Amino acid sequence: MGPETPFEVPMALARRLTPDTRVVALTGSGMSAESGIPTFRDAQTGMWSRFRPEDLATPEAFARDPARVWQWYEHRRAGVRVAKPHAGHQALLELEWRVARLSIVTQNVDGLHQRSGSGRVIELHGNILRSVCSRSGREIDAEWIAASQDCPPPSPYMSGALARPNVVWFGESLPQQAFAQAVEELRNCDVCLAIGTSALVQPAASLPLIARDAGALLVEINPDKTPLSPLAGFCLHAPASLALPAILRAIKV
Ligand code: BV8
Repeated sequence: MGPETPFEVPMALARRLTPDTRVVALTGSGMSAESGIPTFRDAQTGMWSRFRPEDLATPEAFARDPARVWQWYEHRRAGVRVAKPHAGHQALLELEWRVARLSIVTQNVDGLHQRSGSGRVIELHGNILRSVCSRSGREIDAEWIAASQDCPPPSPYMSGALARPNVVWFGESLPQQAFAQAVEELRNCDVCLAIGTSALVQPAASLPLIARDAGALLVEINPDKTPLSPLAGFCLHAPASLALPAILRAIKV
């Protein structure tokens, strides 16, 4: 498929997306890849190339070396701040106007769906641009963080506590309300789009199965195969920035 041939989706799929359809888009880091934010599978670069994300995104890593973990997040935040939504984000925004309900349940922490204007975004794993007190979990103002010379900044709330990124680390529970809302959306949707996720990280990876078991059509958008592929009614082996606009074009026909 050269750049000149636009990606086509089956009409059978387009017919399942009507003004009465309730849709959930479950997105992973592949949804942000074309905005320049590396996926978790992508090899880490530069000084971070010798670390695995799973070894840095944990409470143990932060307890052992808070400065190193904080620096990794500052490095990633810099990339997130300059990242721009792509045509796939725009297509999700337009899809929201063409179906009865579109909820985005994202594993991503970059806030790109909100920045692209999507109305209903559930962040399962938090948001990298926000910081909280390492002991109380209270949100810390960005101004406090920016004004601090320390790495990581101290918490303003409890002496001895530190600022930490407001993300869910491996071994930590997901925010209860967000997860419960996500399960509710998936139990009550007609179509679940699994976009840019390797479907390996739990419990997010089980969410598409909740939709499928409740009778929804599962559609996977991913250049690669994943454990979800055999369970999907349609597998669109294409990047999100091509597949999602192609779905919109097919609906409009
Ligand atoms: C919990 C925030 C328990 C942080 C993240 C065995 C051993 C040890 C632990 C476990 C285990 N089995 C299960 C666990 C638990 C663990 C887990 O699942 N581990 C995995 C590694 C096996 N899960 C947890 O720890 C969770 N918590 O279980 O708590 C508990 C229970 C009760 C009480 C107390 C505790 C917490 C998990 C959340 C971790 N935090 N992120 C940060 O960002 O720094 S996870 C992080 O990695 C992402 O958020 C995301 O969820 C995940 C990466 O997955 P993907 O998003 O899918 O990205 P990936 O790179 O894998 O894949 C990208 C895909 O996109 C690929 O398929 C690629 O083909 C595709 N793609 C590429 N380009 C494109 C594209 N697709 C479309 N278009 C493109 N252009």
